[in-house]
Amino acid sequence: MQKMSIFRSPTPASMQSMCMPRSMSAKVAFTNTQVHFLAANSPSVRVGSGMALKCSSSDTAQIDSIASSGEHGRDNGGGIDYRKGVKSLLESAPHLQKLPSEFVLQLDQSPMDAAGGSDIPTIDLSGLDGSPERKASTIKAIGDACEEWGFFRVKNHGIDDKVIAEMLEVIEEFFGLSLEEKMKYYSEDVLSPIRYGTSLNTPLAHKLHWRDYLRHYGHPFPENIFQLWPDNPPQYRNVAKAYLVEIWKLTMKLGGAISQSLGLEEEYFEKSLGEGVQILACNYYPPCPEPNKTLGLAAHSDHGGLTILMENGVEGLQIKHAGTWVSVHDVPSTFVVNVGDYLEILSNGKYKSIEHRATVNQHKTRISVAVGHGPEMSTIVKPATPLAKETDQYRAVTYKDYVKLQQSITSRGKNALEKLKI
Ligand SMILES: O=C(O)CCC(=O)C(=O)O
Ligand SMILES: [Fe+2]
Repeated sequence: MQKMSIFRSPTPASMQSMCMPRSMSAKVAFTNTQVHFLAANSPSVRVGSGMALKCSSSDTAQIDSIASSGEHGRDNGGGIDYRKGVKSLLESAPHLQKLPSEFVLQLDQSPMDAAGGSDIPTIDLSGLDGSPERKASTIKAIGDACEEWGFFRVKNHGIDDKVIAEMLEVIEEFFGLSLEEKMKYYSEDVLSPIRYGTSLNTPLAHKLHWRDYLRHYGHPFPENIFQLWPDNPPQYRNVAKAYLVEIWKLTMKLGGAISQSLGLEEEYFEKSLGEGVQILACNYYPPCPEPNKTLGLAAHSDHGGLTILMENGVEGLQIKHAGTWVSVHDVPSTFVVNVGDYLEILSNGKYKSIEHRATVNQHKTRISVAVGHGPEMSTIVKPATPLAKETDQYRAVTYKDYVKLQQSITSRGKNALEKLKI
């Protein structure tokens, strides 16, 4: 099997300055006190003491260019640099009552007005190990959920509560570290094997979102990958690996059921991935003074095939269903599963990747852990051969090019996928 080319060997320690993020790109210029990205047309937004990040991109109707606000790099009144990330902002302004204007978004529907009545289907996965009849009805239920909702919840999924609790614990500890410690993992490169940051994934300019994040790859765990992962807290690497291994197995089980629901052989989804790419996104959304005016994460669809999401018991996920935002309720010991763009294409449009967004709340810190699963980067993404028709709906593209397009597009929602439509 071909090794993925996206993993760079780690920079030797001797070449790293104490404050230099491991994978920071060559576009960055350092001075003693500040780091500026060398790009024209883009404002600099300071995200850490002595660090600045260039921003420029947007979300459908929700993200306005901050270039027009004229407030970049300025303190928020009383000497607060609120662009160090939201956790750090709250630490320096614990009694913040007004949302800084950089975070105020134009929203098509207030995060507080989501429909709470309807809910995504819950599937009992023990059915996949039951009698042939039970297995068949579970597969049908999964297929129906993919078609009607693009989102469902799974219970009896086989992953121990302890594995989940430990994962949440190390993530909480990681975000509790000093900003300097976390900034070791800062990167602008959307394909970087590890990235710590704030707001959206893109380094391009956008209205700020109320989120800090840590993202890195998991399966197939190439050599050297662990030394790129945080070594603080010390148990992070072992706990995250145990979690990602279990999530990969669960995803392949779901992929088997989904393949069969499409009339494909059980292994179709798994084989289509080659070695596969697993991306962990840990999202940290601290309490927000005016949660009705902003989001933790803008409306988007995921670029992979299946995403497996869990949270720390604090609700915040909303999905677009039948044209309106619907809140997804927190149910202990379950995972939320969603169809991503890769599976939409593989199913030739039968299953749709669904736009979703993360809201924030006034009193509690929300942590969510989303793990995406896509094919190895060189894979040509196209409908499954048995489902392909002469009137295929999607242009073939490598997964790597698709990820780059999706992450760098200046408007989110499902705009990247729209660009592939024939
Ligand atoms: O925080 C959430 O509920 C959503 C996270 C998400 O959609 C993502 O990380 O892609
Ligand atoms: Fe997502």
